[in-house]
Amino acid sequence: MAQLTGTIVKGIAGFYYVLAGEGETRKVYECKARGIFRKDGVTPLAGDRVRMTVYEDGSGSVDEILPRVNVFDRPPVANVETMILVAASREPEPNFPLLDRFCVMAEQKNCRIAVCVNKADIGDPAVLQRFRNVYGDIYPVFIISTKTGEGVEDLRRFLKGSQAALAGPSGVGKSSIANLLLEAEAMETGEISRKTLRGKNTTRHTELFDAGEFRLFDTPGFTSFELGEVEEDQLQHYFPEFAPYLGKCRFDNCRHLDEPDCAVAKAAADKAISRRRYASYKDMMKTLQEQEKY
Ligand SMILES: Nc1nc2c(ncn2[C@@H]2O[C@H](COP(=O)(O)OP(=O)(O)O)[C@@H](O)[C@H]2O)c(=O)[nH]1
Ligand SMILES: [Mg+2]
Ligand SMILES: [Zn+2]
Repeated sequence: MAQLTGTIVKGIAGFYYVLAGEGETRKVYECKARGIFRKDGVTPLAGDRVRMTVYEDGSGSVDEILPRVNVFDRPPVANVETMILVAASREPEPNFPLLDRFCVMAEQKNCRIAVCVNKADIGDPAVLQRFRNVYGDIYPVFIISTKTGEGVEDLRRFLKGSQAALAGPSGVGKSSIANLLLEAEAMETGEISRKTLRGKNTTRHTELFDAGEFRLFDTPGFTSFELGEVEEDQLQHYFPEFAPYLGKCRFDNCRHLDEPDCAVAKAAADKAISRRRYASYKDMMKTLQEQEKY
């Protein structure tokens, strides 16, 4: 019997699969789900860090779920340390307001955030520059192409040591990016074969893939986001570039819409912050206030 700390990579039909160990001994253990978690009202999720016991026969059990960085309902995953927000330079056309909603979602969950603009190979340079202009001072921006491989190494370096997920609308290239990141790692380490991992199970469920240097959720979720769960007075904190101006408005409870002497509105008027982002903020705030009426 041995005690290990590991990470749940998936849960299927009463079993949890836990990745644990280092180097040569790194492997996935099949663990029977036990009743103790139901009692605590906590469901183990893909991404959970757990303490587990390995028995003589190689089977295991999950004993304890370690504290989470964050947890998502849809898709049901835990500990998304890094959220890569993916957009395309074209096909589909960039949707900045939508990207800003994804930013808010990820900020709310305390993820480390990066903006990844895919399809650089077909992108208008002016559009790529626009992404840099709007987001470059706020988040790391990776301009990449899964077709040419441009920028992918930088993204991989950024992911090192982290547990990450890709979010963004359908068609921007999330699956292509995941395949590229995981296949290259597999070739480098010779440890995992993406094909065999894939081949075992054709149904789509949430799974965490080990790329050696980092772990990546492969999930069809993270394609939309409901504002409903955001608190009105918290929204301002999910725009990191507002921080220098908060507390400097005339009113303490300023919502930064049309109030007089609003420091955030002034920063946008002065172009000290992006007007595009400020417009997104106002749209989201109005949506939240509308929701509250009903
Ligand atoms: N031109 C170009 N097309 C890409 C690139 N990456 C992905 N695609 C294409 O975009 C489409 C959607 O990609 P997919 O990975 O399924 O996007 P997802 O819906 O976000 O998972 C596919 O037809 C891909 O071949 C890229 O870097 N450049
Ligand atoms: Mg996909
Ligand atoms: Zn204000």
